[in-house]
Amino acid sequence: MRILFVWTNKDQMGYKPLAIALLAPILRAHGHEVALFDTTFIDTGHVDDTEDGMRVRIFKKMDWEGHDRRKKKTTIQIDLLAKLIEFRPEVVLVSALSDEIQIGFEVSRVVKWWDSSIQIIWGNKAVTTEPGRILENRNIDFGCIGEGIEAVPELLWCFQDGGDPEDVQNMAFRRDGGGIQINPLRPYFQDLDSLPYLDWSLFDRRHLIKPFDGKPRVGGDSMIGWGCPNVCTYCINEPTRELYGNHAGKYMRRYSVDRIIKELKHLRDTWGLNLIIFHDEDFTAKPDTYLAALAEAYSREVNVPFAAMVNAKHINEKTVEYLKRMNCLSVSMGIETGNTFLRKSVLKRTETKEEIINAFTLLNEAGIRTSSFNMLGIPHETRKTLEETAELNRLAQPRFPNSVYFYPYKGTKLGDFAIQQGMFDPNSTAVYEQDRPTLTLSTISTEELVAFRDRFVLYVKMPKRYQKIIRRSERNDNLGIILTRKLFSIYDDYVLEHNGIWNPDEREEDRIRELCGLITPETTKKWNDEVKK
Ligand code: B12
Ligand code: SF4
Repeated sequence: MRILFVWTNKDQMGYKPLAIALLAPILRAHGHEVALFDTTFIDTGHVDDTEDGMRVRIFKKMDWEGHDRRKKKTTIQIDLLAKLIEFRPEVVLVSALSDEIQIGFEVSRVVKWWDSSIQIIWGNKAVTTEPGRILENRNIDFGCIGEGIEAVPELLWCFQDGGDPEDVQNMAFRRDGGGIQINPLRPYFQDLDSLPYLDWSLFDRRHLIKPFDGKPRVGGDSMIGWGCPNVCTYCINEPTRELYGNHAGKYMRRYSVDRIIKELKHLRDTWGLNLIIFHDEDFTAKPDTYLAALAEAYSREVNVPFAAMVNAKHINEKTVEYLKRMNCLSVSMGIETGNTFLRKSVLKRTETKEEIINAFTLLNEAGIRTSSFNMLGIPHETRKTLEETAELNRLAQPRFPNSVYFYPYKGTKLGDFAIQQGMFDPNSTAVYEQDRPTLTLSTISTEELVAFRDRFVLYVKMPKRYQKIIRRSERNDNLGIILTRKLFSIYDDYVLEHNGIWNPDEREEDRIRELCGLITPETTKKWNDEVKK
């Protein structure tokens, strides 16, 4: 059959989702012909995450010379019709996260309008967490709940051989008499070694380009293990485990070392990779013997610099040594919030402040570039808790602090709480955006939250004597704008140009004096005295 994948991406360039990179070769092996329609380069009105990251100085400005990152002046309708005419699919597979539902609906509408006989199957988190909402849309024929590795080929067999979709585990559809039928789920897929190698041949070559330290690298996306041992209240892992129940087999799964090393060598040689991003939710949450064998084999046989996400709980001298041996360039780790009540009771994160500080210290000392994840605007957030988050980052010293806004994903405990509490309208179609919060909090205004997040790196990385100036820059008046521009210029020179470490030169005293003078000339002297302390 001719199968068209649709990736409803709205704001991320430079990634190749594993789901499509796995399902495409699986379907090819079953004799199907596959193609991809990718919405990344169509302007759907969302701010690109790399551009926003540069704006708020999460990372260095990239020189995009020679790389066309512009969104095309076109629409989903025009480009999709061209693809439908060229490829003439019999089945369309839409892979949509919750934030991409509207894009996915539009794609499904256009496909059915063009040819109503095309079967449309949705998969990924949107339909897994909200099957009713998705399948109420009459353009969509099937939803795959949870994992699709085995369910998708089985449903396609049904289409070809007249089988009954009722027999296909994980599939959901509208019943003739009304209502939605969700078939039982099969256990978690265990045999990762039996999967084909990731296939990126369908993707636009621009998804291979990843900015790193202001320069483009040829980057791959991989996962060595699936699943996370934790159950944070804002994440998909807890509802997924609840959905599958206790008898679905092991949730934490991984490739054997031999198998993943072979695949990584293949990907390195096929695509000329000089960076790999491992998307494991906690790269170091693996048994010690496994990590030791992986470190040894990876350093000997693959040796491509890589970036990974870890949890402070699993960072110690030994794991840092493994990372170092594997040529790890960069590690990201969740801090999320500096307030202990919010972190432990609201988010249900398990790591302590001490563990966070210790983990960053060990990684920094090993010379691995560190960045922190922080989630701002969570329910109960106040100015004070935001400041505590900046303070914990100051103590932990991630080289590049990163911050995003909390978004209430349906099905997560904290998402549902935010909706019940009226912080977010359940009927709203507002999605996660890089540059603005979606919750309305009674504990802090949206303007203050945005002003704080826009200056988050300044609060974390600049010496304490700058705090009042940064605070003054939050006001949206002429002085605020001038101060912000000057503060970022200082930040660029003394932090971004020095690998995330504050490193002033002899001009710094004049520069801070100028800022103080701008605020109130009369208080310049007082400020200058303070500066000298
Ligand atoms: C890798 C990853 C990323 C990568 C790649 C994202 C991508 N588009 O693939 C990057 C770093 C880019 C990323 C970014 C973000 N991510 Co992310 N990410 C993940 C992560 C850790 C793993 C996903 C993965 O690849 N798993 C392995 C593959 C094989 O499994 P899978 O994707 O689930 O696919 C299986 C099934 O879902 C199904 N399936 C998938 N697609 C399809 C399609 C069809 C037609 C069918 C039938 C079946 C099917 O079959 C697959 C095989 O079994 C998940 C966490 C998780 N536990 O899933 C979060 C997750 C998907 N991310 C999430 C979020 C919120 C984000 C960001 C918004 C974060 C941010 N603040 O910027 C951005 C937005 C990204 C975007 N626009 O695409 C949320 C999504 C929540 C939701 N309800 O939608 C998750 C679930 C984490 C969480 N917080 O709960 N992410
Ligand atoms: S540690 Fe990260 S991936 Fe794991 S449950 Fe918590 S938020 Fe999700």
